[in-house]
Amino acid sequence: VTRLVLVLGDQLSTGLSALCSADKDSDVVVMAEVMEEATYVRHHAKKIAFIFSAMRHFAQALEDDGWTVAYSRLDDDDAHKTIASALLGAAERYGADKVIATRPGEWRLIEMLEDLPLDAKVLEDDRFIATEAEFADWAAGRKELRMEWFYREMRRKTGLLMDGDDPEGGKWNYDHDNRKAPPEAVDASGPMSFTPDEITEEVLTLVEERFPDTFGHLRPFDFAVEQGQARRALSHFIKTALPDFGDYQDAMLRGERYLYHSVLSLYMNTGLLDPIEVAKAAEDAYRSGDVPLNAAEGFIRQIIGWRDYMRHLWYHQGPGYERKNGLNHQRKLPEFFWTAETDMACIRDTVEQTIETAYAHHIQRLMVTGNFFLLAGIDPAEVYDWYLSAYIDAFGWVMAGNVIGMSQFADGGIVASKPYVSSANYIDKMSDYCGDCAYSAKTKTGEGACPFNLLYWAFLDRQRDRFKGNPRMAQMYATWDRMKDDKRETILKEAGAFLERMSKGERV
Ligand code: FAD
Ligand code: DLZ
Repeated sequence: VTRLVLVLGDQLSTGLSALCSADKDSDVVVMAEVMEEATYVRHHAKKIAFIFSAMRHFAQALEDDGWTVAYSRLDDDDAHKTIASALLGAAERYGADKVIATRPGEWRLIEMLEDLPLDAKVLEDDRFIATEAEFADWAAGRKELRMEWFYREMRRKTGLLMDGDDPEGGKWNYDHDNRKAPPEAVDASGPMSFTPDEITEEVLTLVEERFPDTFGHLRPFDFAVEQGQARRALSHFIKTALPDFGDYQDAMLRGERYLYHSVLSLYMNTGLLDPIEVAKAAEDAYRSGDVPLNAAEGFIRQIIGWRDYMRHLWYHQGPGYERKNGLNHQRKLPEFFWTAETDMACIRDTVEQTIETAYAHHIQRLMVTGNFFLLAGIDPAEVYDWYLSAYIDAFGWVMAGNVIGMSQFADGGIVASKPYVSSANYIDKMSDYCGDCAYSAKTKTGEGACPFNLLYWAFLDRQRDRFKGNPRMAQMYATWDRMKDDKRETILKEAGAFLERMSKGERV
């Protein structure tokens, strides 16, 4: 009896659990480009094109390997609008009533499979380091789910950077070596570029025609779209950028959009690269003396630590986590996050880069845009939808912990022990944005004062009841409380006026 094997646009791995438990000779793989997935947020044009092109390449590879693939294209005359409709259509065509699926990375699709009038067997997505059961065991009975402890378990489990039972070099974490200010010059050339082939060109034309008003620039498009290319992009990163990844992980430079970052998240998140393969490549480079320990450890921690932790936290927390609003922030997302039309140079540059490339690195996401959203009290649901639209690597499972937890503290402190907020000082130290800004990072109030300086104190003041007992914030509150009354009043008044102008749509 024929069964259907669902492969979603971010499940493009030959080792996918659904494929591994299916029978190539009798089962049919279902893949579908559908409007619902392409429009449930205003996805970046590059993201739609990347997913469609990678799906088409993967379907081709499966067919070459002997699978039957029922592939529904967005421009087919009888195109399906939803994944459910594609499954039901294939069930009728092939006389199938069973579906094998790998757990989708968003609750709405998990729920769709539960509601489907077919017998759907949903398998764990085992493309992560820990299993769901291991994470649940680890989390059981813990008051705080801190990533660092999870990460150490994953080092032990994988044996990566281990020296017997001890961490390589004697320490688990070399983060204190990884916060250098921006370098004078960057000697890495950025991620590897790929010329679009015929399949990708066809998809680019489709996206131009069908999604003329979606967010972001479609061209130039130079991403890898299949596993072989993604592996070349990985080798290129290990050789050209990983040695300096650690030192300058937190730095931001105008005109240097990638610095020493890997730009590999999109490939891991869609299945073109296996995270263990990526982490092992970094370890090999360290063992052969090409990469210092702080760089290899820092990079491996992001993958087997942060990335895996975010996946499991999302599943462990269950549906509803992504709509938490623990700080009760209600302000609407300002229009300049779609247009980059703002006088704040750091936000303008980060949003411009996002529009053009669908990429920003971690500190831009956390300490520029995320910091601003949090300080300004933007509704976290709108913030979540913005990140999900804006970045090529964004899927529900990875957004939840990063946006709702780490960046917006909307989960009440499950991911972060204190909110990631800073005044202009941090951005000035870690970037070259402030030198070319209409506002002054050094000015605290009055003409030209950087909005981050005003909003920082206004946030602490507004959320005093929530954070006053947090020992990690005691010094911030002590500084605020030491200020003269009239200075505090001026800051709060100017912060309020700024937010009012911003919410009216005036240029800020
Ligand atoms: P590198 O700096 O080269 O890091 C190496 C790899 O580590 C990444 O490719 C990624 O797979 C992994 N990684 C690092 N940090 C994290 C993290 N916090 N969570 C998960 N994986 C991590 N990451 C996404 O993959 N998709 C997202 O939609 C996403 N949204 C984010 C939103 C916010 C507000 C914040 C603060 C972080 C977000 N991240 C997201 C995490 C991180 O910013 C990106 O993984 C990283 O910037 C991707 O670029 P890169 O591949 O060059 O990463
Ligand atoms: C992001 C995306 C887009 C733009 N389009 C499709 C699609 O047409 N078909 C598909 O199977 N998947 C697509 N995806 C990825 C899904 O949205 C993704 O599987 C879920 O968000 C779960 O992570």
